[in-house]
Amino acid sequence: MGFATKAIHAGQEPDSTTGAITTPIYQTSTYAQDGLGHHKGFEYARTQNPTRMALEKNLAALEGGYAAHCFASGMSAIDTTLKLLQAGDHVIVSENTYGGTYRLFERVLKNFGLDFSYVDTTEAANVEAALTGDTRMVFIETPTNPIMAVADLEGIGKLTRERGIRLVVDNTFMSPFFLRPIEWGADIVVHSTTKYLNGHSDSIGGVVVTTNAEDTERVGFLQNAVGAIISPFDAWLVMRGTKTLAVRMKQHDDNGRRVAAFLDEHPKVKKVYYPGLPQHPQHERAKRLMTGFGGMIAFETGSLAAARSVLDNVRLCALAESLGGVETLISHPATMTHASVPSEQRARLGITDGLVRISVGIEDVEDIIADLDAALQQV
Ligand code: P1T
Repeated sequence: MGFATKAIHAGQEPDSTTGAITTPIYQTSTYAQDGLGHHKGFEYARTQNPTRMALEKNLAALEGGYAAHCFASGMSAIDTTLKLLQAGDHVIVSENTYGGTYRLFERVLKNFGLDFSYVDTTEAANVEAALTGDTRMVFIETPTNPIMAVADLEGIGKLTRERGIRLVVDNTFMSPFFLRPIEWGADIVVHSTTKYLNGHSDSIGGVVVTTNAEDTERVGFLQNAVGAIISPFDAWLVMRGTKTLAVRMKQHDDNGRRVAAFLDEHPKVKKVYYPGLPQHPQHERAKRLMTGFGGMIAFETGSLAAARSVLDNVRLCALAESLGGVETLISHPATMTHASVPSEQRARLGITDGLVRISVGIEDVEDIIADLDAALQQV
């Protein structure tokens, strides 16, 4: 079955009572039981909810995983994944992740005895060099937010397999339409479903996709024990989103390539970070690992004043955090999404005060380009 067919049908059985073609929103907290110890497999809605379960089946199929569990946000999905570990365990992390991921690791989970090392995951050798006897997980974001570095998933997947270390990949930026990390050796895939999977900037959610019975059982246990579940309505919204994931991603990619090429030629733009450009340092790898480059682009304007000028003068592009929706969003990583990353580290990664990030939407690309061009003229 092809990807677009799976996106529309996996986990989406017509409702057994009415035949409703769309999975109903089971907005209930509990389920009446037939008698003591006799029920229909549903006891309490933190533990089981048919709308959430339909989405979970759908997302497991799209990533090629064994099972999936959905959460109230991308952050709670990542937090729950890290709860597979124990105090004393060591985790190797991509040095450039979403700022909220860095904040969760450094300012929350460190207090519970987990130890984190941040390395450049574009080279498997850097991961190898950071291994300790206590390393139990490698956590990769690829392409990275916002610099768009593409990790060596093949090399790192091989290394973690050989050593029996869990490889977790945050696949939020590419979505399973362009990248399926499990095919390259990932044991767990996480997403902020808030982004491309939902696709319409109207819900917050997350997912953990597992590849074996043991992790599935444990993540399911944690989902129920901790309780950071996605609501039935948000699950329904994400399901509606995944049905059009294939067509949306094709358009994000098409528009992304066009906008990146425009910025690359623009005299006011110093540098463009987009894996689809031939000069991107991992362009060849991106072509091998992924089937598209998507709609995320970052570009360097040279100064805070120049970045501010672009951000203040766009009219169609909305100045906003987040990404992956149908509308184009533009943001300033240094003060918005990555404000919780220390300034020296931001500087080392290239998250300068002049860096601007765009989540290219699926509007007519000529309109997006005209808007950016008009704003850049003001610099
Ligand atoms: O916002 P939430 O659904 O909790 O997802 C967190 C998250 C996890 N992983 C990646 C790669 C992300 O980009 C995010 C959230 N990112 C933004 C809000 C942003 O504007 O980059």
